[in-house]
Amino acid sequence: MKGSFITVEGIEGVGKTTNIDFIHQQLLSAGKEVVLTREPGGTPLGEAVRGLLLDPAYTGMDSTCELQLMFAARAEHLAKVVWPALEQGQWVLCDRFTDATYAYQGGGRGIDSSVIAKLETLVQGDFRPDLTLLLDVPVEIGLARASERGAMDRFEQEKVSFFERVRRNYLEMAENDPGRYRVVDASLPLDEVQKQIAAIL
Ligand code: T5A
Repeated sequence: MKGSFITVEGIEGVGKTTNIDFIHQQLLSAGKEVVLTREPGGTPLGEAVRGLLLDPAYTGMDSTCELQLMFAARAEHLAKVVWPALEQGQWVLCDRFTDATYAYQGGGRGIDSSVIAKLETLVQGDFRPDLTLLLDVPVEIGLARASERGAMDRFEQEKVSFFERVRRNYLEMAENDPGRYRVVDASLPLDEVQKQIAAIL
């Protein structure tokens, strides 16, 4: 594909939304055409699925139901938004992607990674991000930042131990694939975080 696919990952409240705006501006300044998108979501169908996934009314949702909804939204997102943009030479900047599935449904919920890998192959073949920025903070800092925003979604209501497993899983993936991942210390003040990101970009 002609464009580049950049994903941003991390636990809740790590600063993805805040820093994606910064990354977007950096890429625009470098003259790139950028599509800004997110998962779950990014299409009308995907946003509807996101509503189901985040709604606290579905607390206790079966884990494999959750897993399949993530990939259902992803299939639509890839077909309708991500792949067409990359084919046209645009850059795609995505708030979370399949690494979040390994971290949350794998690390968090305990679904075997081989099961996730099968769905990954079905939905995306060997397509992977060109660069993944993992914003990392200790769980207590991320949850404190997220809780300041008010009402908590279905994932944010999980226990601290859930997010510890998610964070560990992310860090393991980054360690195992240093060619694709860059880990950013997102516990620092925002200007320091953005200096690290700018250097990576
Ligand atoms: N999910 C998703 C799965 O389980 N599997 C999957 O496959 C996928 C794709 C999606 C949920 O779905 C799950 C994971 C998620 O639980 P989401 O909205 O994408 O939800 O993710 P959230 O993590 O909930 O997003 P948040 O908006 O909570 O967190 P952000 O975007 O990381 O944080 P942000 O930028 O809103 O910042 C939070 C607060 O911290 C401040 C900001 O100003 C803001 O107030 N802040 C800082 N403060 C001090 N110093 C810094 N350096 C700061 N950076 C930000």
